[in-house]
Amino acid sequence: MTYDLCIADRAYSSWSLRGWLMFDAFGITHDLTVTRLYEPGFAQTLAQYFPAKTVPAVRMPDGLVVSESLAIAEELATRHPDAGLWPADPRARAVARQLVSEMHAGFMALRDHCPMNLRVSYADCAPPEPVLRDLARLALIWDWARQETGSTGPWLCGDYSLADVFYAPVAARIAGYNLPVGEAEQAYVAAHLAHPSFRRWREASLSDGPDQPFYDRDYPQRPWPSA
Ligand SMILES: N[C@@H](CCC(=O)N[C@@H](CS)C(=O)NCC(=O)O)C(=O)O
Repeated sequence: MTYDLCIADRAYSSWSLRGWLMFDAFGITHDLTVTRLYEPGFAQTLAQYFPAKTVPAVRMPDGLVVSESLAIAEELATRHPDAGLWPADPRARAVARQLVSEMHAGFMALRDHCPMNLRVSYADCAPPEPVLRDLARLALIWDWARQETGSTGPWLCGDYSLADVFYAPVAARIAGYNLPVGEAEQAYVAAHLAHPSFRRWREASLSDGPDQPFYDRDYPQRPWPSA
Protein backbone atom coordinates (compact mmCIF):
# COMPACT_ATOMS: atom_id res chain seq x y z
CA MET A 1 0.00 0.00 0.00
CA THR A 2 1.14 3.53 -0.76
CA TYR A 3 -0.35 6.98 -0.17
CA ASP A 4 -3.48 7.90 -2.13
CA LEU A 5 -3.54 11.67 -2.67
CA CYS A 6 -6.78 13.25 -3.86
CA ILE A 7 -6.52 16.69 -5.49
CA ALA A 8 -8.72 18.93 -7.66
CA ASP A 9 -8.14 21.16 -10.71
CA ARG A 10 -4.40 21.83 -10.86
CA ALA A 11 -4.98 25.27 -12.40
CA TYR A 12 -7.07 26.56 -9.50
CA SER A 13 -6.71 24.47 -6.37
CA SER A 14 -3.96 26.11 -4.34
CA TRP A 15 -4.33 23.69 -1.44
CA SER A 16 -4.04 20.77 -3.86
CA LEU A 17 -0.79 22.26 -5.13
CA ARG A 18 0.54 22.39 -1.57
CA GLY A 19 -0.56 18.83 -0.88
CA TRP A 20 1.07 17.53 -4.05
CA LEU A 21 4.32 19.43 -3.49
CA MET A 22 4.63 17.75 -0.09
CA PHE A 23 4.98 14.48 -1.97
CA ASP A 24 6.57 15.36 -5.28
CA ALA A 25 9.21 17.83 -4.11
CA PHE A 26 10.43 15.42 -1.43
CA GLY A 27 10.35 12.23 -3.49
CA ILE A 28 7.52 10.53 -1.58
CA THR A 29 5.74 8.08 -3.87
CA HIS A 30 1.95 8.17 -4.05
CA ASP A 31 -1.04 7.39 -6.22
CA LEU A 32 -3.05 10.36 -7.46
CA THR A 33 -6.80 10.87 -7.81
CA VAL A 34 -7.98 14.04 -9.53
CA THR A 35 -11.50 15.43 -9.04
CA ARG A 36 -13.20 18.67 -10.13
CA LEU A 37 -14.23 21.63 -8.00
CA TYR A 38 -17.86 22.81 -8.30
CA GLU A 39 -19.06 19.54 -9.86
CA PRO A 40 -21.25 16.82 -8.32
CA GLY A 41 -18.38 14.37 -8.77
CA PHE A 42 -16.41 16.32 -6.17
CA ALA A 43 -18.61 15.21 -3.27
CA GLN A 44 -18.85 11.71 -4.71
CA THR A 45 -15.07 11.39 -4.89
CA LEU A 46 -14.53 12.86 -1.44
CA ALA A 47 -17.06 10.42 0.00
CA GLN A 48 -14.36 7.82 -0.60
CA TYR A 49 -12.06 9.80 1.71
CA PHE A 50 -14.31 10.06 4.75
CA PRO A 51 -14.32 12.41 6.70
CA ALA A 52 -12.63 14.81 4.20
CA LYS A 53 -14.66 17.78 2.99
CA THR A 54 -11.90 19.51 1.04
CA VAL A 55 -8.85 18.64 -1.04
CA PRO A 56 -6.11 17.71 -0.64
CA ALA A 57 -7.12 14.50 1.09
CA VAL A 58 -4.68 11.69 1.70
CA ARG A 59 -5.38 8.06 2.48
CA MET A 60 -2.34 6.92 4.40
CA PRO A 61 -0.86 3.48 3.69
CA ASP A 62 -2.60 2.21 6.84
CA GLY A 63 -6.00 3.38 5.51
CA LEU A 64 -6.45 6.45 7.71
CA VAL A 65 -7.56 9.62 5.89
CA VAL A 66 -5.93 12.96 6.74
CA SER A 67 -7.33 15.99 4.93
CA GLU A 68 -6.05 19.20 6.48
CA SER A 69 -2.88 20.46 4.78
CA LEU A 70 -1.11 21.16 8.06
CA ALA A 71 -1.94 17.70 9.37
CA ILE A 72 -0.79 16.09 6.12
CA ALA A 73 2.47 18.03 6.36
CA GLU A 74 3.09 16.92 9.94
CA GLU A 75 2.18 13.31 9.22
CA LEU A 76 4.52 13.11 6.22
CA ALA A 77 7.33 14.78 8.16
CA THR A 78 6.87 12.28 10.99
CA ARG A 79 6.62 9.27 8.70
CA HIS A 80 9.58 10.39 6.52
CA PRO A 81 12.04 12.01 8.93
CA ASP A 82 14.89 11.91 6.39
CA ALA A 83 12.94 13.51 3.52
CA GLY A 84 13.72 17.07 4.67
CA LEU A 85 10.16 18.39 4.81
CA TRP A 86 10.99 20.49 7.87
CA PRO A 87 14.45 22.05 8.22
CA ALA A 88 16.73 19.88 10.40
CA ASP A 89 18.03 22.84 12.38
CA PRO A 90 15.68 23.48 15.35
CA ARG A 91 15.68 27.26 14.97
CA ALA A 92 15.02 27.09 11.22
CA ARG A 93 12.32 24.49 11.89
CA ALA A 94 10.56 26.81 14.35
CA VAL A 95 10.70 29.63 11.81
CA ALA A 96 9.30 27.34 9.11
CA ARG A 97 6.47 26.27 11.41
CA GLN A 98 5.62 29.90 12.13
CA LEU A 99 5.50 30.68 8.39
CA VAL A 100 3.40 27.65 7.54
CA SER A 101 0.90 28.34 10.32
CA GLU A 102 0.54 32.00 9.37
CA MET A 103 -0.11 31.05 5.76
CA HIS A 104 -2.65 28.42 6.72
CA ALA A 105 -4.58 30.86 8.90
CA GLY A 106 -4.20 34.17 7.11
CA PHE A 107 -3.71 36.35 4.05
CA MET A 108 -7.44 36.29 3.38
CA ALA A 109 -7.49 39.54 1.38
CA LEU A 110 -4.86 38.21 -1.01
CA ARG A 111 -6.59 34.86 -1.26
CA ASP A 112 -10.00 36.43 -1.93
CA HIS A 113 -8.90 39.06 -4.44
CA CYS A 114 -6.40 36.87 -6.28
CA PRO A 115 -7.56 33.25 -6.38
CA MET A 116 -4.89 31.06 -7.91
CA ASN A 117 -5.26 30.62 -11.65
CA LEU A 118 -2.24 29.12 -13.40
CA ARG A 119 -3.75 29.51 -16.87
CA VAL A 120 -3.54 33.28 -17.12
CA SER A 121 -1.48 36.25 -16.02
CA TYR A 122 -2.97 39.71 -15.60
CA ALA A 123 -1.08 42.95 -16.13
CA ASP A 124 -2.95 44.75 -13.36
CA CYS A 125 -5.61 43.58 -10.92
CA ALA A 126 -6.00 46.91 -9.08
CA PRO A 127 -5.06 45.43 -5.70
CA PRO A 128 -7.02 47.15 -2.92
CA GLU A 129 -5.45 48.31 0.34
CA PRO A 130 -6.01 45.06 2.31
CA VAL A 131 -4.18 43.11 -0.43
CA LEU A 132 -1.29 45.59 -0.29
CA ARG A 133 -1.18 45.08 3.48
CA ASP A 134 -0.98 41.30 2.97
CA LEU A 135 1.89 41.82 0.52
CA ALA A 136 3.72 44.02 3.04
CA ARG A 137 3.27 41.34 5.68
CA LEU A 138 4.64 38.69 3.29
CA ALA A 139 7.73 40.80 2.59
CA LEU A 140 8.25 41.28 6.31
CA ILE A 141 7.98 37.63 7.34
CA TRP A 142 9.95 36.32 4.36
CA ASP A 143 12.77 38.71 5.23
CA TRP A 144 12.46 37.79 8.92
CA ALA A 145 12.74 34.09 8.03
CA ARG A 146 15.92 34.67 6.04
CA GLN A 147 17.45 36.73 8.84
CA GLU A 148 16.58 34.21 11.54
CA THR A 149 17.70 31.15 9.59
CA GLY A 150 20.67 32.74 7.81
CA SER A 151 19.23 31.55 4.50
CA THR A 152 21.23 33.01 1.63
CA GLY A 153 19.84 30.80 -1.14
CA PRO A 154 16.50 31.03 -2.95
CA TRP A 155 14.38 29.50 -0.16
CA LEU A 156 13.08 30.94 3.10
CA CYS A 157 14.66 28.68 5.71
CA GLY A 158 17.70 27.15 4.00
CA ASP A 159 16.90 24.23 1.71
CA TYR A 160 13.46 23.98 0.09
CA SER A 161 11.09 23.02 2.92
CA LEU A 162 7.42 22.99 3.90
CA ALA A 163 7.69 26.75 4.40
CA ASP A 164 8.25 27.11 0.66
CA VAL A 165 5.56 24.54 -0.16
CA PHE A 166 3.00 26.66 1.68
CA TYR A 167 4.03 29.86 -0.13
CA ALA A 168 4.24 28.33 -3.63
CA PRO A 169 0.62 29.31 -4.46
CA VAL A 170 1.31 32.80 -3.10
CA ALA A 171 4.22 33.07 -5.51
CA ALA A 172 1.87 31.93 -8.28
CA ARG A 173 -0.59 34.67 -7.33
CA ILE A 174 2.10 37.36 -7.33
CA ALA A 175 3.16 36.17 -10.79
CA GLY A 176 -0.37 35.65 -12.08
CA TYR A 177 -1.75 39.00 -10.94
CA ASN A 178 1.48 41.00 -11.40
CA LEU A 179 1.29 42.14 -7.80
CA PRO A 180 3.61 44.94 -6.71
CA VAL A 181 6.43 43.47 -4.64
CA GLY A 182 10.08 44.32 -4.09
CA GLU A 183 13.16 42.78 -5.64
CA ALA A 184 13.73 40.15 -2.94
CA GLU A 185 10.11 38.96 -3.16
CA GLN A 186 10.29 38.93 -6.96
CA ALA A 187 13.40 36.72 -6.77
CA TYR A 188 11.55 34.35 -4.43
CA VAL A 189 8.64 34.18 -6.87
CA ALA A 190 11.05 33.44 -9.72
CA ALA A 191 12.59 30.59 -7.70
CA HIS A 192 9.16 29.00 -7.32
CA LEU A 193 8.31 29.40 -11.02
CA ALA A 194 11.60 27.66 -11.86
CA HIS A 195 11.25 24.81 -9.33
CA PRO A 196 10.98 21.50 -11.26
CA SER A 197 7.92 20.28 -9.32
CA PHE A 198 6.10 23.59 -9.72
CA ARG A 199 6.88 23.61 -13.45
CA ARG A 200 5.53 20.08 -13.87
CA TRP A 201 2.36 20.98 -11.99
CA ARG A 202 1.78 24.14 -14.01
CA GLU A 203 2.39 22.34 -17.30
CA ALA A 204 -0.18 19.72 -16.32
CA SER A 205 -2.61 22.44 -15.16
CA LEU A 206 -2.89 23.85 -18.67
CA SER A 207 -4.72 20.78 -19.97
CA ASP A 208 -6.23 19.56 -16.71
CA GLY A 209 -9.96 19.94 -17.39
CA PRO A 210 -12.02 22.84 -18.70
CA ASP A 211 -11.66 26.45 -17.53
CA GLN A 212 -13.67 27.18 -14.37
CA PRO A 213 -15.72 30.38 -14.97
CA PHE A 214 -15.55 31.25 -11.24
CA TYR A 215 -11.92 32.28 -11.74
CA ASP A 216 -12.47 34.55 -14.79
CA ARG A 217 -11.42 38.15 -14.20
CA ASP A 218 -11.87 41.11 -16.50
CA TYR A 219 -8.32 42.45 -16.15
CA PRO A 220 -5.87 43.13 -18.98
CA GLN A 221 -3.82 40.02 -19.65
CA ARG A 222 -0.11 39.49 -20.23
CA PRO A 223 1.98 36.37 -20.97
CA TRP A 224 2.68 34.11 -18.01
CA PRO A 225 6.07 35.26 -16.64
CA SER A 226 8.74 32.87 -17.88
CA ALA A 227 10.78 31.11 -15.22
N1 LIG B 1 -8.11 23.90 5.47
C1 LIG B 1 -7.99 23.10 4.26
C2 LIG B 1 -8.41 23.95 3.09
C3 LIG B 1 -8.55 23.14 1.82
C4 LIG B 1 -9.45 23.80 0.81
O1 LIG B 1 -10.12 24.82 1.06
N2 LIG B 1 -9.49 23.21 -0.41
C5 LIG B 1 -10.37 23.70 -1.44
C6 LIG B 1 -9.69 23.60 -2.81
S1 LIG B 1 -8.30 24.67 -2.96
C7 LIG B 1 -11.60 22.84 -1.52
O2 LIG B 1 -11.52 21.64 -1.37
N3 LIG B 1 -12.74 23.48 -1.80
C8 LIG B 1 -13.97 22.78 -1.96
C9 LIG B 1 -15.01 23.15 -0.95
O3 LIG B 1 -14.72 23.99 -0.07
O4 LIG B 1 -16.12 22.64 -1.08
C10 LIG B 1 -6.55 22.60 4.14
O5 LIG B 1 -5.69 23.12 4.84
O6 LIG B 1 -6.26 21.68 3.37
